[in-house]
Order: sequence, then C-alpha cells, then structure tokens
Amino acid sequence: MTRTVHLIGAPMDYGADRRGVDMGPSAIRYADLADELAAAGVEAVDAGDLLVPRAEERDPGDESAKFLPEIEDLCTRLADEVADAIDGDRTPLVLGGDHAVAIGSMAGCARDADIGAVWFDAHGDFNTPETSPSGNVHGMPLAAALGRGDFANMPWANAAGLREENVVYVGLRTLDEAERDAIRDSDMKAYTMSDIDEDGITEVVEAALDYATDGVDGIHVSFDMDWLDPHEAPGVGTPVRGGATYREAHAALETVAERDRAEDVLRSMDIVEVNPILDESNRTADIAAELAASALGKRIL
Ligand code: 4U7
Ligand code: MN
Ligand code: MN
Ligand code: MN
Repeated sequence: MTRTVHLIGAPMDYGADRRGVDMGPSAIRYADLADELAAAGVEAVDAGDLLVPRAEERDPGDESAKFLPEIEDLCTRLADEVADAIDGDRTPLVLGGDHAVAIGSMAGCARDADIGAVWFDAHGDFNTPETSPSGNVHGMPLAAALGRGDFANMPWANAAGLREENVVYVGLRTLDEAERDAIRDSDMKAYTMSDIDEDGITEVVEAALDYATDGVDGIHVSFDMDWLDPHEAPGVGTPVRGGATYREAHAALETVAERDRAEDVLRSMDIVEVNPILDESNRTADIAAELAASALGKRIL
C-alpha cells in the first residue's frame, strides 16, 4: 500500500535564540519537498502550518525556560494533529521550527502506542530548566519527553511515556557538562561522531534502530539539521563543526527506510532547525527535503 505522508509545518522559534528558524517550513516546501516526496513514491497531504504567534508579541517569561507556555500551547496542538494523522494511517512529517517542536511530535506519536526515538543531532537536547545554560527550550526536548527535572510535572511534555531504553542518539558531538552526566547516568544509548568514524554510519544506525525498536510499536525519528557538518548545512542556529557529511546523512536515513520496509517501524518524523536567514543559497532546506525523501523510501534504482 502506498504510504500517505501528512505534512505539518510548525513555524516556531520560541525555543531558540536566533530568529529565522520559524521560516523553516516555508524554506523546506520551497525546496521542492513535494517533488522529493513524489520521487519517494509516497502520497503527500500538506496540512499547512500551525498558527504560531510571533515571539516579539510575547514575553519570554521565566529565564530558565523561555516561552514555555507558548511552547506548551503549540506542542499540545501539534501532538493532537500528529496523533490524528497516525490514527488515519498517515505518517506525520513535522517541519520545524526549532527542536522544541519534537516534544509535541513525540507526545502525538506515543498516544495509544509504545514508541522509541532516534535522535540525529550534534547536541544532546537533554537540559532541564535547572541545568540549561541558555534557557532555550530547543536544548531540552528529550529531557522534557522523558519527564526529567521540572518536566516531571508537565504531562503535556512527558505524556509520551517514552522509555529511556528505547531512546538512541546518533552522532553526538557536543554536550553541556550537566547533560553529559545525565546522559551517562541514563538508560539511553548514545552513539557519538567517533562511533561513526570507527564503525561507519550504516552499522551505527542499524544498531541504533535495534535499540529504539526493541519491544515497541514503532519509532519517532527526530532529525536536527545541525547534525550535518556546517559546510553542508550552514543554515542552522547552533552550528558545530565536525558533523555528518551529505552522504552519511543520506545513508543514515536510507538505513531507516530499509528497516521500515522490512519491519514497518517508522511512525513519525520531524526535521528541525532549518534557518534560511543564515543560508542565502537555501541549501540547508534543499538537503532537508532530500533527506525526508530518503527516510521515506526514495531509492536510486
Ligand atoms: B538544538 C545548548 F548550551 N546545549 O542548551 C543549550 F550549547 O535543538 C545548545 O540541538 C542547544 O539545536 C542546541 O542551549 C539545541 C547550548
Ligand atoms: Mn536539537
Ligand atoms: Mn542541535
Ligand atoms: Mn532540490
């Protein structure tokens, strides 16, 4: 049966310091996303963008987790839409927006299901309001979904009931000190860029999928564009050198698609942190569109 992809734009930048990531959904659509998805052989239904009030009209509020009520509002609506799409046998593809949108994607993905998560990111995104050096919630979505720290009392964030045993990082390369300790003490699995250097991307992603899919109904794939090297994908708010190459990124998501073909594991995905303002060529969005197609089964032959 042909897969139907349900596109949801989440043009939110409350979670990040630099404006512009709210234009990510437009930039990715403009980068021929529809053609890419057609090439992947899926049917795409574009549900448009969720409405997000401008950050300038709001008060950031508590410095330890800026714009948290606004993020809760967006993520609650996003979770409903993701859950409805899955209910209708569609695969939600969420276009960010900053990475805080993943709190909503995962909550929706996990409604009425046990899920795992694969996190492609330079960063750990495992700060809590207590540990965050920036107060930016895009550095916290995994901690939020797992109910760490202050997030323990926020059902809108942690309702996913995600189990640490089914959460896997692929290609980490920078962590804040408190994040590092918390990840070490957790039951999550973390593959760093060094693991990719040593074992190769395909082997690492295969192993990550083994963890994430173990004993669950399916997985959410969360893809932060800063996972790629800034030479490949310059349009991101928090670039870190030493990232994945263009080919590694495709190979990673082709590996996800291959597993999905065999075992039907992919429930939902988000692609986040595209900031076209920092990228005159719109190359980052171009790659994002192409990577979505790879994850959803586009093949050369
Ligand atoms: B992204 C940071 F301090 N860790 O918490 C923080 F280095 O979604 C960066 O991965 C977070 O892009 C990056 O602010 C969040 C910082
Ligand atoms: Mn991230
Ligand atoms: Mn990141
Ligand atoms: Mn293109």
